[in-house]
Amino acid sequence: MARTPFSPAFWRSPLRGPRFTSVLGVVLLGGITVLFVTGLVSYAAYNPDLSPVNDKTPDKGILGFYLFAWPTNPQWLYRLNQGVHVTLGITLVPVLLAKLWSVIPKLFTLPPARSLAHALERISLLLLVGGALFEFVTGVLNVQLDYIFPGSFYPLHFYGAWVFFAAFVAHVALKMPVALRNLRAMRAEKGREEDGVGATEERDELVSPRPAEPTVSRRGALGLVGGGSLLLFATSAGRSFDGPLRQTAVLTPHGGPEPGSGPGGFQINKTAAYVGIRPAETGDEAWRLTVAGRTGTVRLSRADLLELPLHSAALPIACVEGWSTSDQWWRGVRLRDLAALVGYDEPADVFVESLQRRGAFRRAALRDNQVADPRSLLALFVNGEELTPDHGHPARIIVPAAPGVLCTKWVAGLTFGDLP
Ligand SMILES: Nc1nc2c(c(=O)[nH]1)N[C@H]1C(S)=C(S)[C@@H](COP(=O)(O)O)O[C@H]1N2
Ligand SMILES: [Mo]
Repeated sequence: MARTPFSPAFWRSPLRGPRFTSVLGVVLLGGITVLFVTGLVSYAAYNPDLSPVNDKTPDKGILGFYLFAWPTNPQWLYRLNQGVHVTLGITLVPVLLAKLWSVIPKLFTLPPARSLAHALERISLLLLVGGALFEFVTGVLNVQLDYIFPGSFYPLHFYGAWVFFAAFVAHVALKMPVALRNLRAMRAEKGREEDGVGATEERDELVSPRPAEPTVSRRGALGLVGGGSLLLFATSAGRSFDGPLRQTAVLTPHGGPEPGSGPGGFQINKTAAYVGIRPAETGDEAWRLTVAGRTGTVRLSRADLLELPLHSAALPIACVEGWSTSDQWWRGVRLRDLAALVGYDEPADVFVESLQRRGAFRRAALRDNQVADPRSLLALFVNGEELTPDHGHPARIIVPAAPGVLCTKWVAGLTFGDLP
């Protein structure tokens, strides 16, 4: 008789069983919970309630219930959060794949539904598996190919996370007792016998009724998964650091060597040439900064800005894609001083526009608490020299603890006021 995947005997790996699945499940329980929390925090860091530009999910409704004005302290807050979110996500890929592999036979269980409860459980599993694949795939694509779907990554990854996490919570509630029982049984048996794959497992639909000869022990297989995770971690974590550590991040963009040497020789997301900024528009004769507010509009040349009080702040660039730089020394005009120029002595929000005409991230909005922080600058210098063209010459925004995406480069206009 030809066996099809719908026949339990088709699945012959002696590794499959509730124990192998339980170990991986418990790792994912911890890991995915951290991914969900750091993901929500990352979303809050974007200040998505700020219209007109930051709000990529205007219909979020109660899913935005936890949103708060993103703080400016500690200055490494976003750097840490996003480094953990992205590096952990990459590290968990082998665990997720092994977990899915371990339960594949369940996909083919017949009949499709034995009862209403069983049907509901299977539908929730569809959301669980589909949601997990969707979140990991969109996340990894975003990290690796910087915004294959610009603009739409936010809503996709955000709504996907809620669907996935709802199914995840239901799944954990259903499976937790079984998983813990399996882990306890494994611990109790340790030392009493060899790592007999499947040998002492209770009857379970995951256990093959016709197991093939083992080629690797359960412990060996878990070691392989863990080794894969370790390898991914070791080749991606470094891009949250400078110097030799960054060079270890061979797997991900913005790892490897710095893009140059000297004061501007730290990571660049998009170069001036890439986004179409021409040197002619940024020169001293052509470039003017437009600052608008309560008392009208002023236009400032770079020379005018240099007449204003200049201040320094040591702040990192931390990208939503997970890479970051250590603190760089920025020097420029405080955003709150520019607000005061146009009639805002009290805190005000600001809408920032770049010279850039096409592509994402040429506009951003900042909350009044970000404008008020004395370290929030319209930077003209970095590490003691004029900004390089690729870091946003003649002027860029830098704000403590804010995601890099809000630190607009090649700034052309600032509009202070109350943004909705
Ligand atoms: N005008 C403009 N500003 C921009 C961007 C951009 O594409 N255009 N990219 C943003 C993103 S996503 C990041 S992470 C930082 C990177 O700054 P850096 O290239 O100086 O490291 O710039 C931000 N500012
Ligand atoms: Mo970024």
